[in-house]
Amino acid sequence: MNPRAAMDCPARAKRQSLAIAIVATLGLGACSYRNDVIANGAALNTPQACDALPTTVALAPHTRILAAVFETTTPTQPAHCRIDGDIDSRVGVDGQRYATRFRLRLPQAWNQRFYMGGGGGTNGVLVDPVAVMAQGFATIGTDAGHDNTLNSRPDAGGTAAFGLDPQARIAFAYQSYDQVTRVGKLLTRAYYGQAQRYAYFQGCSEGGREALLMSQRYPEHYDGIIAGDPTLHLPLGPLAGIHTTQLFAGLAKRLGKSLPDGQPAIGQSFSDSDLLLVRNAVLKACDALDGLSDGIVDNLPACTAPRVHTQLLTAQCPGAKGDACLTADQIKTLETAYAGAVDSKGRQLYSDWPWDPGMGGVSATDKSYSQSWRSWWLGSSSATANNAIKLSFVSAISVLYTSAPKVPFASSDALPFSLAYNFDTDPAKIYGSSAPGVAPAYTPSSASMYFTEATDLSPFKRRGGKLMVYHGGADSSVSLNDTLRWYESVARQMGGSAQDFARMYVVPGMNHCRGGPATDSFDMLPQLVQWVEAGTAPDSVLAKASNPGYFNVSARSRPLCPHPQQARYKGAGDINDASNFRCE
Ligand SMILES: [Ca+2]
Repeated sequence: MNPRAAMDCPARAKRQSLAIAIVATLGLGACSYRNDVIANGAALNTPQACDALPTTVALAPHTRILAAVFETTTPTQPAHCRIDGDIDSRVGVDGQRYATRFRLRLPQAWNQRFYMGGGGGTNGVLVDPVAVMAQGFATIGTDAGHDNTLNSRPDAGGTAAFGLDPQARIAFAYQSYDQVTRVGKLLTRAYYGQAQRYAYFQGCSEGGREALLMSQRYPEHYDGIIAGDPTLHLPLGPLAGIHTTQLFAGLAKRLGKSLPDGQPAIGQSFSDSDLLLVRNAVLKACDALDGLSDGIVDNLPACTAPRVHTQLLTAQCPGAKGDACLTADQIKTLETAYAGAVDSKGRQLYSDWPWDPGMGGVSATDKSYSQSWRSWWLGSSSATANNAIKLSFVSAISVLYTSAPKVPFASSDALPFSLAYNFDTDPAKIYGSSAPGVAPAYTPSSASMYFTEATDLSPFKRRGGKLMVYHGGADSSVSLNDTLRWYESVARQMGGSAQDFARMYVVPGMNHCRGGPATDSFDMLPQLVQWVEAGTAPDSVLAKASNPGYFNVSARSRPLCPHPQQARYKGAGDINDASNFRCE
């Protein structure tokens, strides 16, 4: 049997008694099924049925269809019924109007699968995975209960301002994804006259957290889930950023680097050539540990801090700072940052970070800059204002991730707030609720709402669910090590191994969801479908470099391997060709 056909067509055994005709193929060779007419003589899956949906479907209370429009075929999208709606439209305690918006797209040539795409950052943007719909999936996305174009407030943390409304916090944390899944499945069933055969969820970053949430809190919803670079301890990402900002701002001061406004020039605490020195030290320490010196460190667990330290010392300036060496202060500060956020007694507040060589060598002019270690932790070395991405998430700590929220908070407050943050006393506000009897109540705590770290995935496994997790080695937003520790806890909890239903793939060199000197371009969805519907487990995932010319990874392909396996060169053939590697 053609394995492609098995992958793309829903299993015959699961077909219902409805007359089903294969009418067309679309996109990547996907089989598409359509039911034009079924019981009661009602025409379904037609422009007329799309227009009529608002009057023919009984929705849950406080759920509205705002538009049902049949969109005809264009070069970028197939013919489909688009439904826009919202849930729980209301005025929050802060006087702002909130609603959980959703957009559902129902293609005429439906492959009988339902798909939800995850969000990013603190959401507030309507997720709309059109490209997946074009492959035949019924797709849905949400803004998670607030709208950045309506609810942002410059004096209250910008897009984090919805943190002033306790209910909006809950919608963003977990409630909206459950509600939107339910209404999406209901409308899908009404439109096609049958339920989806399989349901999938995919997301990266905050969307990766939502993906894990579905496997942990709502295991009944999805058969297959892909979680990329998940923010599984969401509030601790900004906390980790405050930790590194304090360190690098201090370093910049000691190096005498300041901006015209007097602020420490964080972006200048390491020059581009300094970071290249760090990258080269890491490569010297760890590149060959996987048996091949190729600019990629596959054996990250063996790339320990002491091993890297030895090589960093060889790059230390014997005297004055020059372009070809690092100061002892730079090395020590960097190592302190990589060890992770701690309080004054050395208690770990957030994970350490792996020594992946992807942290080095990207300048502000590189096309991969926006997803680079420098852009997240330091910011540009030539900017006239501090612009590390980490600074842009600080407002969320003040307004969204602590109880009770602290306002006013303007964007210019990010650096002073970070420098004044007390790691002995302030983190407790993430783990605590606001005082009882004081209105409004900000409960439960951010930690209990946003942490997505459950390790007992039995309900998801029992329903036949399959989970694929991936994470970049050089992710400078969320530490790979944090996700690896969680995954290994899952494996222990599930009897020593989770390979039969949950696999995790490390992407060496990749930054947050993409970018970096890495094979960062891959699509796990076809293999997840194959795993869920045909039982074929994904033993490796083909990945390609999306940054041609970036160091020595141009035009390179590699297998991504299920942890704890790693990619190993077979010893012969082109090192840029994935077929010359195996997982072991
Ligand atoms: Ca290597």
